[in-house]
Amino acid sequence: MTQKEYPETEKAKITVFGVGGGGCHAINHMIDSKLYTCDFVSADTDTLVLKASKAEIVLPIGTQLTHRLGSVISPDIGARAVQESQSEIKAVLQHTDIVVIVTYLGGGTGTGALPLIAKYAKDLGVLSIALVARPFNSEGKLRMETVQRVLKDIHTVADCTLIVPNDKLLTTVPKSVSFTEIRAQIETNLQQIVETITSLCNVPGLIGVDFADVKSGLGRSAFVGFGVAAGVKRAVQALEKAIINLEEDGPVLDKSSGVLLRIAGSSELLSLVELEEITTSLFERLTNENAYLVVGGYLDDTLGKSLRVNLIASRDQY
Ligand SMILES: Nc1nc2c(ncn2[C@@H]2O[C@H](COP(=O)(O)OP(=O)(O)OP(=O)(O)O)[C@@H](O)[C@H]2O)c(=O)[nH]1
Ligand SMILES: [Mg+2]
Repeated sequence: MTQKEYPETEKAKITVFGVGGGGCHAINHMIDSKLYTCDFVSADTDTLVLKASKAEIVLPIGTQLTHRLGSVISPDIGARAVQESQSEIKAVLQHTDIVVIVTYLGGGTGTGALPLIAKYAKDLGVLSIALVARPFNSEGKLRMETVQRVLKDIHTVADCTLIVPNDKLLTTVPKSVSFTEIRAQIETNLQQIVETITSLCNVPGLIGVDFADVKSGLGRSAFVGFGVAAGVKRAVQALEKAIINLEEDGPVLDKSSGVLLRIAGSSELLSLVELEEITTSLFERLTNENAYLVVGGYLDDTLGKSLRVNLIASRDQY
């Protein structure tokens, strides 16, 4: 199948903005996974992190305040670093339609910076998605309390907040899985979320969707689910797995105001019947009849015999 190339002007400009050590690390992973349909920016108070960055734009923030040595786990310093570097940050934001701000909450820089960056985006009329990893409970009560407080600020200013709870992973993997593997899984999840958003906006797939659809399908807070399956019933099974993953902490679909659905399979195997099956079956699960369902089907030969379903389900409240 040949796919139409859209003229540049029809594409939404998406910037994925990593902030803080974990956020910048996640951006490197996305670049390694060859996500091409967005621009990458890495910002931090820590020179060592920025030296390791693979992003095309690398922004040292708060250099006068922190002397490039990090924030010593103080969100207040993270926020002040952003204020010091606001003109550079705004210069990046004003050329974009959507910014996905990626942060691991729990440190100083990313946690303090994110609400302000989202505010600058809002002031510039840029759609802002806060994509955050929440720390493990074992990282301490104090850290968690700070994160909960900052999350309230993020919710009020970002157009959509997407939380990837690290602890959820711990309940689903065997005890023998190493810390490094868990970290890699978190990075893969973040990459899949960004890929879902960027491909629905910008990659011509088997079904025509665009930036306006994505905007309509996103609500104030969003939850994610992933499912992969192979075999004759792979379409329904991949969807079921994605829904189970989405609803591990409780029902989500029944309250959803919109769902972004990304379906991918190899060019040899992915069929229109499968797209229909998944879409119809998901639609039946949405009790809100006004829920906005955005479906994209994509060919990906790296998937072999597997079919992949990614779900981002939104609510209008948090
Ligand atoms: N999964 C994963 N978690 C990370 C990584 N780096 C940091 N974290 C976690 O993310 C949280 C925030 O840490 P950082 O991103 O380093 O914090 P920061 O925003 O740079 O803030 P400061 O270093 O305090 O200025 C902590 O809970 C870390 O355990 C990473 O590469 N992968
Ligand atoms: Mg740091």
